[in-house]
Amino acid sequence: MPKKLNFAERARFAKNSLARELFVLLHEKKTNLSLSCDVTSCQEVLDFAELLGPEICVLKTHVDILKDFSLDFVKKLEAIALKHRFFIFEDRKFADIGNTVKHQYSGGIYHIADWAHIVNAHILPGPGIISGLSEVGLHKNRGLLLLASMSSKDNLLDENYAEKTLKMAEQFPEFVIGFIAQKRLSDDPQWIYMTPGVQLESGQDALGQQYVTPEKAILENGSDIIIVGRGILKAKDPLNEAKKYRAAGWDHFYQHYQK
Ligand code: S5P
Repeated sequence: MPKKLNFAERARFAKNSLARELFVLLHEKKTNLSLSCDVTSCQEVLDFAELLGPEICVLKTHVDILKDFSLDFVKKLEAIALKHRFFIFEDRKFADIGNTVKHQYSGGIYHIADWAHIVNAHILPGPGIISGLSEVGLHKNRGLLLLASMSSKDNLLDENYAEKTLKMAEQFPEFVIGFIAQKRLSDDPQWIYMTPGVQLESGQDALGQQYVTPEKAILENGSDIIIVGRGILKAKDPLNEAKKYRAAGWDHFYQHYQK
């Protein structure tokens, strides 16, 4: 395999400042593990963030599953993110017209744009969704990931859809930083690929979630960052498990990919 650019080299190609910072963080912290912190109380999120923060590059939240969300919680999470140096990604999966997503992103109860470095969106409504989110997020130094493909069984995001997602991203390189995807879509070094549906053993859950191994996600499918939820959260020793995923994602595979 020819030598690929490393993350530090790719930072030069990013047109979004947060993407540049993320590339630098990946390179310096030497972890391409993102924790999907899918728990239902703020204290659990904070505890996992404190425990696993040193191992991860990005902590992914679903704040609408928290039973006790507050802006005070957000302040605490931001402090932990600064201390352990990781970015916060709210997995909101926006999917509406530009005007509506602007409000969903900036206002409501969650004020997502005030604290989430990264959010994601489906491109089903067309480019207006990206314009709307960008009106809120761009001047706050935020970045957007587009869902190009999904991990769940029989989903409708086929290869043609993924191709269209890439084309739409290319229209907004100052705000779109990359993709939630199962596979790399192009060799353009500016795009960051994050892959959910990852566990140390491939398989699936009872509701159609499908898992690939870190090796497959990174080496075979060309992803940059693995997103792991229950594989870590449900382990007897989550810290030890996170270290295993970190090693699987970086030491074993990423460095090999560089050769
Ligand atoms: O295609 C996708 C996209 C996402 S963002 N498949 C996913 O599973 N996700 C999210 O990744 C999902 O919402 C969940 O938060 C996480 C996977 O969690 P796990 O427990 O299955 O690892």
